[in-house]
Amino acid sequence: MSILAEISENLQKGKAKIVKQLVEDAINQGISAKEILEEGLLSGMGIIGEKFKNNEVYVPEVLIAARAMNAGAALLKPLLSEAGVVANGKVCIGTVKGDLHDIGKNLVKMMMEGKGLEVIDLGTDVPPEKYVEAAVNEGCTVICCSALLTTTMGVMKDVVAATEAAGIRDKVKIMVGGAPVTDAFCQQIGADRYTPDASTAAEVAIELCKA
Ligand code: B1M
Repeated sequence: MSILAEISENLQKGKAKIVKQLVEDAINQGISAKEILEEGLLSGMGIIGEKFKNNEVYVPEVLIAARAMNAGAALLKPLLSEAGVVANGKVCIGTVKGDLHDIGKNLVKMMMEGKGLEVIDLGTDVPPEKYVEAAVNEGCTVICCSALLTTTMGVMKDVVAATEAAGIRDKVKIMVGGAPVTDAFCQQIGADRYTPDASTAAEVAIELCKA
């Protein structure tokens, strides 16, 4: 079995220590951080997601797999970062109110920091007012909202409305993403940009900060 398949297998079993060790070994073997992330960690998380959907595994198994995912991803963070990049702007990011999924949000944050952006992490279960507060108090050019549930993605519309109510809509750009979110949804709610993955999100955030 290849080391990337081993990472995926052990992540599915929630073996955080082994995943950490295997990620370290893969790095030492010269495998790129992108490959380790996509073909090892994200591949394992994808399989767990399918099993979760089919009721073959339940919340506790998914949680320990998520812990293993985070342990492995933490080692990749410095490698995904571009050494010596200067800060290009300030953004805030959070998973919307009612939603506790943070693996994707953390990846987006990691990629943005890697490209030199300053990222204020608001965490999960973030109400619309908190995004506005961060944008005003911290001077963020971009508000980034992540949602993984069809039942919570609607909160993104409330975030757009909250920026309008606070009179800052023309001063900030709003980016949205997460598995159920689409470009059509982004346009429908009046947000500025949808991106499907973490690295595109980082590129677009830089573009918006420069504009
Ligand atoms: Co949840 N869960 N979960 N879960 N969970 C999903 C999302 C689900 C699709 C599983 C399924 O049924 N197939 C389903 C949602 C169904 C739906 O809404 N249509 C679901 C459900 C139903 C639930 C609960 C309701 C289950 C329950 O309790 N009965 C519950 C809700 C809790 C809550 O939030 N209030 C719940 C709980 C959990 C756990 C706590 C157990 C755990 C979360 C742990 C954690 O995050 N710390 C969990 C997990 C792990 C998942 C799955 C298995 C994996 C999600 C994940 O992390 N993927 C997921 C099934 C799946 O996706 N296959 C599932 C990996 C991650 C890297 O991808 O987050 O999509 P993702 O991020 C991507 C892109 O979307 C993008 O970049 C990332 C990578 O490039 N992206 C952005 C993300 N945010 C972005 C923002 C951007 C741009 C791009 O710009 C701002």
